[in-house]
Formats: sequence, C-alpha cells, structure tokens
Amino acid sequence: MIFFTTEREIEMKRTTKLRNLINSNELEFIMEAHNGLSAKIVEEAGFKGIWGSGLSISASMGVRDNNEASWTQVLDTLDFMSEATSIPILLDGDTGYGNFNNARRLVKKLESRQIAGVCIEDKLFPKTNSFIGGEAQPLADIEEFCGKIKAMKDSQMDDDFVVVSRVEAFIAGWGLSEALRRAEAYRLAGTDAILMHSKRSDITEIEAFMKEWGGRLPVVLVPTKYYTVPTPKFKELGANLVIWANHNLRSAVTAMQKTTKQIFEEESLINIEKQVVSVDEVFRIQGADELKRAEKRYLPSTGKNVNAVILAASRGEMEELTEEIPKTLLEVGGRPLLSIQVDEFNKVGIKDISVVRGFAKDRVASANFSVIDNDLFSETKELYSLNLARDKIKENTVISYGDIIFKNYILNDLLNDMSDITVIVDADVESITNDRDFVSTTTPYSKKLYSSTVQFTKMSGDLKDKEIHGEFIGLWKVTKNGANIVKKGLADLSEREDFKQMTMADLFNHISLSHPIAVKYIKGSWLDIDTIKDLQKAGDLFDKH
Ligand code: SPV
Ligand code: MG
Repeated sequence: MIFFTTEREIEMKRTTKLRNLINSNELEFIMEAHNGLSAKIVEEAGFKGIWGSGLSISASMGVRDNNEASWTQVLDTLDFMSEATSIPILLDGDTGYGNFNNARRLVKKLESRQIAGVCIEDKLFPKTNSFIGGEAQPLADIEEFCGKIKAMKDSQMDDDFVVVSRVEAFIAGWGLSEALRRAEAYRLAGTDAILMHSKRSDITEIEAFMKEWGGRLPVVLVPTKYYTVPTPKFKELGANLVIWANHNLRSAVTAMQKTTKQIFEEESLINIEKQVVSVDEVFRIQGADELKRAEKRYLPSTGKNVNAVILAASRGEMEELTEEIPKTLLEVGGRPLLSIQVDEFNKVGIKDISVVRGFAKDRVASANFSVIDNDLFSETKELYSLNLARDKIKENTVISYGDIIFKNYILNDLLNDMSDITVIVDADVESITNDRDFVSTTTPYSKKLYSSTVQFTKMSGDLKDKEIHGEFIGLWKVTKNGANIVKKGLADLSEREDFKQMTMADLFNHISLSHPIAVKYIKGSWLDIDTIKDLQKAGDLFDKH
C-alpha cells in the first residue's frame, strides 16, 4: 500500500475521481469509514471512494450525531483518513456547521486536506441524525440553503471539488413536491449532485422522486433503511452513486462488543486469539513495511545491526605506566581509553562489542562488552588477535585498536560509508605519529576529498615520502560482503608461518590485491597513545569532545 505523496504515482486528482464517480454511467458505490484504519480497509477492499459519515465519525468518538464533535475535530479525523488513502473521500458535512460563511470556510479546509467533496443537508445547525424523530426536524429555508451552495461553489479552488446537496424533505415528512422543489432549487444554485434521503424501508419515496426528476443532475442514494431493495433497482431508477453509510462502524461495534464481553467473562485470551486478526495484520495495515524500507534508506546504519571488535591485547611499551595494566586501560581525563571507546560506540547505537584482551586480561572485563582471549599476546601482533575474533566479523562490523581515541563524527562518517571495506586515514601527513601505518592511495588528499572515499593501494612503514598520503588511524569497518572478504584474507594469511607476526598492513595489502579497499580521509581529531606526551594530548582532545 502507498502512504505518502512522495511515493505516490502521479495520478488523477481525487476530486476528479469523485466527480467521475458521480457522473459515471455505471452505478457506483462508496463505503463508510470513520478513521484512518477503516478508511484503509475501505480502499483495500476495492472501493473507489469513501463516505466520511457524520454518524460514524461522531459515534466513534463516543458522542452523538448532533454536531457535538466540533468541525475541527472532524477535520482532524479526515486528516488521518486522507493521509491513509488515495481514493476520494466525500465528507458528510452535515449542515456545513453554520451559515454560508462557515460552509465556505469548510470547503477551503477540506480542499487543503485533499478531501474530494462534501455533502451538506438542508437542516438547521445543530442537526440531528435523520433517523431520530425526522418529522420534528426543521428544514433549512430554501433561499438560505441555496446561498450556502453558491458560497461553497464560489470558494472552491479546484474545479472538480464536488458539492452534493442532500434533500431532507422526505425525512421531515414534507412529501414529493417539496423534495422536487428543493432538488431543483439546489440544482439551479449550482450543486453537483442531489442526495435524496429516505427513511422508509421500501423505495417508494425514492422511486417517485426519480421518476419526476428525470436525470437533471446525478442522484446519490443511502439505502440504510431500505436495505432489502435489490441493488439493480437503484440502477434501474437511474441513481448514480450508492452510499453504504455506516456499516464499518456497526460491524466494529458488533465485533468489539462480542470480544470485550467474552474477555470479561472468560478472563482469558485463549478463545479470543483465533477470532481476531493477528497483530502482524495490524502492522501490515499500518504500513510497517514501508517504514522499514524508509529506515534502510534514511537512517545511518547505526544501531542493532552494527557490532564492534576492539583489539586490545598488547601491553604497549610505556614503561611503568603499562607495568600492570595494558595500554587500553590508561586513563585520559580520568577514564580508561577502553571505556571512552566503548562509550563512543554506545553513543551511535553499537551495543554488541567484543574486546580481544591479552596482557593483564583479568583487568579487562566489563558488563559492557564481551571478551576474547589472546593468551599468546606477547608473541603475536594484531592480526592474530583479529583472527581470534573472526566470528565477530559479520554484517557491519567496526574494528578498532584499543589504544586510540577519536571524535564521534569520525565514527558517524564511517558508519555511513557503505563500501565493503573502509579504512579511516588521517591525511595530515605532518603530524604522523606511527611509523608503520603509512598509507598510500590512488588519490592524494585534497580539500574536496574530505570525508569522501578514495582507493587504498598500500600500507607500510617503508613508503617513500611522496607515496605517503596519510596514516591509518586504527579504525575501519566492513559490510557483510567486506566481512567475507576479510575472513577469506585472514584464512589465507593464517596458513603462513609468520602469521603471528603479521599486522593489519599485511591484511590490507593482501586483500587489496584482489578487492578494493576504500579510504576515507580525515584530518586530525584522533590520537593513538604511544607516549606519555600522547596521553597529555589525548586529555586535551577528550576535553573538547
Ligand atoms: C451519515 O452517515 O451520517 C448520514 C447518513 O448522514 S444517515 O445516517 O443515513 O443519515
Ligand atoms: Mg450524517
């Protein structure tokens, strides 16, 4: 189902569709709805139009059909109905909620909500439902009502907006000649169709009118009380449109009364489940699928389907500072690097975090991440640690070194990149801190490349100056496809004798032989911690977070 205009096909206006319905050579049908849900149900069933019934809308609000719901409350309901559907809605506008002035303002408000037409009845505000003491109900003065019709027709912006005039002469007991007199006056006033109402259980009044009327304007019928009359009869009489006026509301009442009574009596749902629709069906009608698709398109790939692997097994060589704790637990601004990083991940919705620990592993534990042990930490490098975590490399996995801190936007940029494998490279060559993670790419950094991607060619500590386009910051990401490529790369390299001494550079260089790796350039806003000086700088960076 289609819900929003952005997704809607360019198609015929709803006003035009309603106009075509009332002018159709076939007998057409519209069905009552009283809220967004019932409106969708009407459209799904195949109806070409919706009757916005005053009785049903007021009843669904728990009030009487006596204009107890204000007209703006009715408009609010119509808003939902209109948004939920693409077929035309003909509003039961009662008397127009006042005089000509109220009625013409109503037209403007309806048009702005894409309501295709309105039916007004020749009674006095506040009206009473036609089936309650009809004879006692005063009718509007004909001239006054004609003025109202004219004001409405004059104020519509869209030529196809439909004004139906409802004649209550039979309801009020005035008989055929009054019905005809009124219908003709309303025709001359410019109405688009006549709704001739009757509360008789037979069709005699309608039949008499139709014979005299002779098709001067389209006629709309509401066979609520003469429901036993076979439908072909309406066509035979020359009617154009039939309104099934309140049957969604009434069937809902039947269902709700039955279910509620049964749950009350049985204090259990065991017999209920099979007689009501599933919640999945409710989600379907609400269009839950469309939201899922839109989320894929418009939300960053943060949250549920992203996980992180932090490589934090090494001790680091910072003398007494890392005598008892690994580098990842050094504190910046009073907090260990590892918790700062975990927090950054949490902030963008990444909750599934695995930490590969090694040195002083018992100190590296928290309810906020799971752990993987690299007990050979003292004789292995980061690729060995990563290989231990290979089962955690899945769909959208961020991989980071445990001794770095970075500003949050870097992570956001990385998450929004959909390349199979994306590595973050600091293009600020002057301030390179690490001597083995130099990166060469197909395109050196220029301002316009900030935060866009280029292609990785090589990572090494031995690049010539002019080949160095930046430094890998120790943060990268794979998609599902990238995860498979990385796992294959790890499998290849783990066959080699020197695997224990291999670094991330070995992995990237190996992968890039057969598959492109995207490089996302940044400038600064991150640090890795190799010296005490780095720790102080990190304090500054972190303060400015
Ligand atoms: C309505 O549906 O509110 C109508 C039609 O006005 S009837 O109730 O049949 O008068
Ligand atoms: Mg009504």
